[in-house]
Amino acid sequence: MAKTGITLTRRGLGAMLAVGLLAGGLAGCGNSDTGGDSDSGSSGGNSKLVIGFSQVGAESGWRTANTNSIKEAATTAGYELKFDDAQGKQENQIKAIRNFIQQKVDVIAFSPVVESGWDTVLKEAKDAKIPVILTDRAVDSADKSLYKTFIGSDFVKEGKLAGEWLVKEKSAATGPVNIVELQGTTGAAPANDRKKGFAEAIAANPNLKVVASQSGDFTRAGGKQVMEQFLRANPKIDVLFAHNDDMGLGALEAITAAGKTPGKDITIITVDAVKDGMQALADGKFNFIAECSPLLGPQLMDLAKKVKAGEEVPARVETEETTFTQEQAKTALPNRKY
Ligand code: GZL
Repeated sequence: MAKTGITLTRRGLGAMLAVGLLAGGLAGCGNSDTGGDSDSGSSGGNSKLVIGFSQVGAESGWRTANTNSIKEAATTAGYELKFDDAQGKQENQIKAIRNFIQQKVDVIAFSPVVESGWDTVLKEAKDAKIPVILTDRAVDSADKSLYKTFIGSDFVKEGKLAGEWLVKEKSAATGPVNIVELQGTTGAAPANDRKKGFAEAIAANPNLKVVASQSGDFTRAGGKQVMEQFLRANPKIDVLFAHNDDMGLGALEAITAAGKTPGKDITIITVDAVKDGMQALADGKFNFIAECSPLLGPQLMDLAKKVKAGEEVPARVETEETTFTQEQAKTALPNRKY
């Protein structure tokens, strides 16, 4: 996907937001006992900005942290958040978006569970003149006017970083290195893009071969179940690439039950860097994690205020992220926010 827009560090955006909210809050404090932002809202400036948010579900530690970030940021900003948990179903997200349109919210934001199938409902929001912000996951709509901006990570890059680390780690291998891959939710942008980035990176070393790849739906249970199948069907597994920590954590149970030592017999690479994943990395059960930050709440509130006010916003706001080795995880763990 062609990238336009800006890449801001979380710190940079945080500072920008702090100034914005302080200005908004001060201006708002005189007009509302809730400290709501006075230059927002659809009527008279005294009403709170109302955001309708449709969340994928609660499938992983990452998702929980993302939900907490959004709810806390809305409270801090003094905005009203209508929050809907779609339990992993696109039809529930479409229903929620239609409800938000009916309720005439000021801004609609959502994390699309899958990339396709959104044009109709996004056109309804556009016709109702309600701006839409994509958070976390992208959609494959050809019509970019259906949403104002996307805020989230570069998933292809996350897959690439994972693959590049493995190419270095296995550079001395003289024979085949068999990789199994736990994909995220079928059709989800992070699953499609992490798979793409990883495959492109490992092509640098012909010894590295993905011998099995299947969705574990980003959940621990899914990771465990599919890893059990991988272990039964593949006598020699050298590496597991899991599209998120939770599937990797589920796979640990299957690997141990099969009498193998995770992190040693099977090299494990994951994405996210949530606390439980970082603990597994520090304990030597994982070998490498590419970070994917769920802390999008403050940036989302800042963007919502801007799109409601009709201000220009970048087409894409990417959060800066890093990677962790086992040693780096030990250092980072005590300060991990999620
Ligand atoms: C990525 C996010 C993914 C996480 C998973 O931004 O959409 O969904 O990597 C989560 O943990 O379930």
